[in-house]
Amino acid sequence: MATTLITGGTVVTSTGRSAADVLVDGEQIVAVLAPGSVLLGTDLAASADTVIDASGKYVIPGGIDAHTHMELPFGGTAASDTFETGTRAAAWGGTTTIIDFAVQRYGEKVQDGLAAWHEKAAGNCAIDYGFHQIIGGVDADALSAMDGLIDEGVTSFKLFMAYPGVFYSDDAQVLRAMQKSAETGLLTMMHAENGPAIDVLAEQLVAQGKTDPYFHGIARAWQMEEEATHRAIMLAHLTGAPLYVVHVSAKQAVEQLAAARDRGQNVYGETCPQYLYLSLEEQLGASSEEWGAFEGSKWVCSTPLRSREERHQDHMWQALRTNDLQMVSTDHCPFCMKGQKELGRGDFRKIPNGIGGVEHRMDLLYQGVVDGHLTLERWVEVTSTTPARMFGLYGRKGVIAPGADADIVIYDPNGHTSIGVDKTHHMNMDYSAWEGYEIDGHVDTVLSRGKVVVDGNQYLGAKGDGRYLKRGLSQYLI
Ligand code: DUC
Ligand code: ZN
Ligand code: ZN
Repeated sequence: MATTLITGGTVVTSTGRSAADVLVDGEQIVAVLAPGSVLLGTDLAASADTVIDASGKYVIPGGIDAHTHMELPFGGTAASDTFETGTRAAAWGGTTTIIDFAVQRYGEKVQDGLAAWHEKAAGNCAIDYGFHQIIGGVDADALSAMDGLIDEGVTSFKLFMAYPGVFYSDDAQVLRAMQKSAETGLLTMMHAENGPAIDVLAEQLVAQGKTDPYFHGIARAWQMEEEATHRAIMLAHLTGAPLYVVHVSAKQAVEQLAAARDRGQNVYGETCPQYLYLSLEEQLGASSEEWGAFEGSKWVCSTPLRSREERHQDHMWQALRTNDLQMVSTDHCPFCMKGQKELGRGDFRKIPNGIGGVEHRMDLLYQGVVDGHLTLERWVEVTSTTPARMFGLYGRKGVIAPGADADIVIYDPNGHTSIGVDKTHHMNMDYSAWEGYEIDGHVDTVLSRGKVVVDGNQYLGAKGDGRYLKRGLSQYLI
């Protein structure tokens, strides 16, 4: 099999950094060596089929985005990235694994939902992929089908305390699903917002003529997130289910998670780049000639953007640093302005909820290193190593070590990335939620299972390179 030597770089893992060469044989890493090593009399640099010079650059495990929604039917339309376009964009940005959400709704069979997602993804992905299962209709059938998920390599499922009539589970359903989680070791993932109360507030706002995108965030107040997070934690405590709360954006929700962890409960949380950088005030101020105040719909997502005045963003960075939050995913759920977001002109309730960002997570979090929020090691940990451990991929993914898949990113701290729809953007969207962001670093080279898929400004990967990952149980179960 072809060998590749990545030489001269600084290998960064979640536990440290060192000058080292990385030897890849076929799809796997076979050695991490002192620079310029001679192995059994062989000069590796002279004998490798390919040598990649990573001098002055970081060599890190490929990013794992554990929360994406390619092709998700939602809000009267469907997320605009297919598995083909979304995973290619991910690769461009240094993400080499995604975990997407298969969907089951009321009246549908869990097995059919999972099969439909396999059909969408198989043969189309640029990088490796796994699935969580959305259980959007918790009934006797679904609960019994959940027993078979672990054998399928789907070891986590998501419930929604929001979106009545769409994905919503009431407390009785949450309780039953969590009992199943405690019994089987499936990790419960929770969208924690009080959906019924939000719907009342949203209806009242619209009745008062408050229909602009900004009011989406007003209806989805932080109290709605804190209350649901608390309720999820209590139900998890009662049942013994391991709990992972997705897209945490309110500092009060973080406080709930931190308090539960301090009491010894097995609960975790992720946040997303949008909750680290973007704010409700900026959404309120957004206006353009083309869209007027509807420009703000670009950042309509749930949970919503939070107030900068209330300092939620600072709190998210701090929580990542102190491990009150454990990782960063994107909740990549892109919709174009034309034909999709514009469905909600005149009524924010009809704006498809979601932001695209699968391409920019590694860069945006690296900027957090430059800005002093995170160490280099913590950057790797929250974007790759912890996602691998949390979702049963560690060893194969999330680490630079012998035996791991050669999913490797060579990141240039002296490079620069200008984010924008016309500049660096490969997602299937007609705008960028990150327009104008400047990153003091650059994804130079990306290897996916030993194959160079991104080399500078060239894409060398192909549709179908990515394989389905059967995941093991979370390493965070106790
Ligand atoms: N939130 C979003 O913004 N989009 C998809 C689903 C979700 O929970
Ligand atoms: Zn959600
Ligand atoms: Zn989501």
